[in-house]
Amino acid sequence: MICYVGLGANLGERELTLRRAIERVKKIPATKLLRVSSFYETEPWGVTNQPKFLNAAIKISTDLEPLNLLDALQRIELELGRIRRERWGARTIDLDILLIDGREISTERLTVPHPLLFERDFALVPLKEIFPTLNCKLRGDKIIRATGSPTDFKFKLIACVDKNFGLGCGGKLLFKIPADLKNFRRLTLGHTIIYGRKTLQTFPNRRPLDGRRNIILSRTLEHSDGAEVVGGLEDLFGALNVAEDNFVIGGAEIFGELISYAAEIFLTVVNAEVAADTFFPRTDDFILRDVKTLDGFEFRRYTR
Ligand code: A4P
Ligand code: MG
Repeated sequence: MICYVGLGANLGERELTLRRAIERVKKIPATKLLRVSSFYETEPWGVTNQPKFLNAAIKISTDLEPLNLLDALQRIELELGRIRRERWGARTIDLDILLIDGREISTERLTVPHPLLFERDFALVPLKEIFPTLNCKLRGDKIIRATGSPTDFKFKLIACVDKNFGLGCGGKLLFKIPADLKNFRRLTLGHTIIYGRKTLQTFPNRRPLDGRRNIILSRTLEHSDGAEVVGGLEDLFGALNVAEDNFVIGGAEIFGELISYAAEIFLTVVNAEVAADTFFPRTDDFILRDVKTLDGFEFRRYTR
């Protein structure tokens, strides 16, 4: 089932807390993070003598029952240091279930749609960004788009796959197609490329690629000549520049980590079925914008 969750923070390092909460949602069992909104700075609603909020919304798919999802979200609130005090008061992090598919739920612990959703622009503005067809009226409250959302990096994912979205087998890429390699070079040259330790092993001489800023995302690698190494997403976000083109080039694990924050996908799909042990993630939440069919493969471009 598809579910939209609203996030709010007005104590501590709000931006960092929102990013951490989103990373933790990714790890909820049977749950996938599909899409993340920008962060918005909003005036406090309800109890007004408290600091400004940073609000956001995310779209997830989950197999959990709604109450189990609520449990998981409340656990994240606690882990991130939320202390429940007065209603509508200041908080490190608040995670509210806004919508679940078209469902209506009314139990003691859970009301869906969130009872005040349609009264509050701080929830609706981020929600509408990731759910543009949502039918709702805004009140015109002061809501300012802020920086800090991982989507600000406008990640572009680029890969070459077979018909089943297979990426690699036994630590090797499935294909080496000259036209694809040329396209990859043309798109990425002069920009930043982000990849994992195993992908480095697939490069010529196992060396970083020339003419690009190379960033390796790895918990274990300590150093690599000609590349920057970051140990996790927080460090990655700290190292990146939002004005730059940030290409994510693999492998499967790195695509999985970053696809929910991505703005664009370039896929070369080879018209073949090959044995593979790693796969590109599902592109369900993207729209196929254009396809260029060539001899034996096609170039596809997806956006949100
Ligand atoms: N609960 C019922 N339905 C839901 C749902 N759909 N999602 C129950 C999440 N929880 C739901 O919540 C109280 C109880 O609501 C939970 O135990 C759960 O079983 P809480 O998070 O403990 O308390 P709260 O958040 O203070 O109360 P409430 O009524 O949920 O407040 P809201 O609606 O979350 O409002 N101003 C700005 N600008 N931005 C904000 O984010 N947030 C609030 C809090 C006030 N003003 C704000 C913002
Ligand atoms: Mg709440």
